[in-house]
Amino acid sequence: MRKIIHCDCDCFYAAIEMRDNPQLRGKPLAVGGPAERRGVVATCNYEARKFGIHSAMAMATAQRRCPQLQIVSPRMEVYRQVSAQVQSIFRDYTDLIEPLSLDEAYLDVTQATACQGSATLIAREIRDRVRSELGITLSAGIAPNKFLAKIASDWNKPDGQYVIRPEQIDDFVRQLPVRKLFGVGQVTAARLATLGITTCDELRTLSEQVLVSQFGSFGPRLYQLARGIDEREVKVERQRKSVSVETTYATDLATLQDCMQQLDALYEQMLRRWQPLAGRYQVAGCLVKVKFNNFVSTTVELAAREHSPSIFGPLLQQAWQRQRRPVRLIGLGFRLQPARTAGDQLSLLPD
Ligand code: DCP
Ligand code: MG
Repeated sequence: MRKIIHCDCDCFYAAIEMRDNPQLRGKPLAVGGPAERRGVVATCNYEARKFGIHSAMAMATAQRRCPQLQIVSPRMEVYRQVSAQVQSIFRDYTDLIEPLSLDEAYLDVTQATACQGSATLIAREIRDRVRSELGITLSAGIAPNKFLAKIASDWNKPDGQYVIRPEQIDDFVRQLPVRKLFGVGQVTAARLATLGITTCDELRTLSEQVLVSQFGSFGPRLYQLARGIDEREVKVERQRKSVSVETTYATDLATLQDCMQQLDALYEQMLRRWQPLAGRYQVAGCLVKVKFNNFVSTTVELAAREHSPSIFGPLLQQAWQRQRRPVRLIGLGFRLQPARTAGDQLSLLPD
């Protein structure tokens, strides 16, 4: 029997904004683009959710529902950094981590030795550390597979955890609406409803054969999920080949000199993006991309183990020489390869 933890930070972007600015706490807050520029809500805190505000809602609608709503713009670089910090806490317990987004991941702790191998205690310790070290809260679900762990992490959200033990699976799954099953969207749910089925208990009355005839290759999966079975492995993050940043300028950069002046700012941005990856990767090359005002793009690359702003200067010059005309966009990038540190999971994979 495996032990899977699904971790999901609570109102992630909003939690970070409240952490960094105490004045935002305790009152409805949305993170997103301003209403007057037709912005949408990326997320909102739990106070705002009481007004029916949610992710992807137009900011104008959100403000109508809650006139006292505080609104802040997203700071993606900060969220990325916190995400890397959360993941580095995870790595103290297992290497088998599958990130689903910046704030969400599956952990396989079947072989973990921390906390006497108790997944429940590991989840509690991760949550305590995320709170004390990073100043935000995280909810966790603990179960024998991914499907159940993910549902469980929602059960006591925010700032809670929920365990589904093997012997509880049957009772737990029976009462679930089919809509909660992984892969069941509106269409499948509606088709099941026409067959008189809204809960997993009801779904279990259909044979696998009937499910295949109704839902094709998804049939066997439905049959299994209705019984709490999910054999999917926790997949370790796929290897990254590069990391890059680019900026399209409001007005074209007329000369090579103008282009060179942008390098420091781009390099700074690049370092911020590189930083959370630096533990797992090493730089294998540097590249510069230039898009000219005639929309021709060109890229120059140099193998390099080290990086500094001075490497990018000559590359930018070389790229610019190819058209010698005003520039719309400049991008910088690192070619990456897995870090060669002992015990590093990724370094064991073939290149
Ligand atoms: N996000 C976004 N646009 C969306 C959904 C999410 O930009 N339509 C961003 C903002 C969230 C983050 O991704 O903070 C994580 O997404 P979640 O779905 O996990 O939502 P939250 O963490 O904000 O809230 P919850 O407490 O429900 O997990
Ligand atoms: Mg979340």
